[in-house]
Amino acid sequence: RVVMKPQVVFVLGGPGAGKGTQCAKIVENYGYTHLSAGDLLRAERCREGSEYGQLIDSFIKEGKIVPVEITISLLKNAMEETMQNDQEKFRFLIDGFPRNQDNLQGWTNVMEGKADVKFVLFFDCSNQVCVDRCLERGKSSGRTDDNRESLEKRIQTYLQSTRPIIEQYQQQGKVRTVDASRSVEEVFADVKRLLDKEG
Ligand code: UP5
Ligand code: MG
Repeated sequence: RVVMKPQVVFVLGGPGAGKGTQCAKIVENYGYTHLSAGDLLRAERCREGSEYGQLIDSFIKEGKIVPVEITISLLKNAMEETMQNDQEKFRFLIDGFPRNQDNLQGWTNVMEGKADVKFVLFFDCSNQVCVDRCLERGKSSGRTDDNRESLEKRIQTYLQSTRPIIEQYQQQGKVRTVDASRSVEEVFADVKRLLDKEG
């Protein structure tokens, strides 16, 4: 049987830009599987017997980026499990990764040749809108990082570490930018146009 090589779209953008929201809508309309690195880390933090629980906990609260060895193994396992269960599922939205050089290096070391990165879907949004959305969500999300103090750090990390990664892909002509400051439906209309074109 023919085993397909995983086809990956990296989904990037500031905290609260709407990555998760848009990924959920893409999954409803296209044959993609959504893997949020942040969600995988939060699940690992809670998993009984995990040796990384405390580390992940403190990194997330501080808005710092978890060492890539942890994140990449979670992503790789999730991809392999998905493809084992259903060989039709080889298209992935990897949401919130890679966030810094360490992430990118880790991805290259482990996944180069094993998966194709088609492009980066970049949800572009002002810091103010990002913070406002996260604070609003923080009223009910229970996320330990949806507060002003953590958000300040998340934004700093985003600007210092993640924007340069987006810039790097931009120079390779691999970034598809969507204005994420508008309504969920308006943003998704652009996403659809883009995905219909990219195939
Ligand atoms: N909302 C969404 N779209 C909207 C719109 N168009 N108009 C109005 N409201 C909109 O949305 C956020 C909120 O805004 C929601 O309430 C939503 O309803 C509303 P969401 O879709 O959740 O945005 P998203 O971009 O996914 O925001 P998230 O908070 O998940 O982004 P982060 O990138 O900050 O969080 P993530 O989970 O990716 O990472 C969290 C932490 O994990 C990181 O800070 C880091 O410490 C760690 N991490 C790593 O270390 N390594 C990784 O590889 C990944 C994460
Ligand atoms: Mg998210």
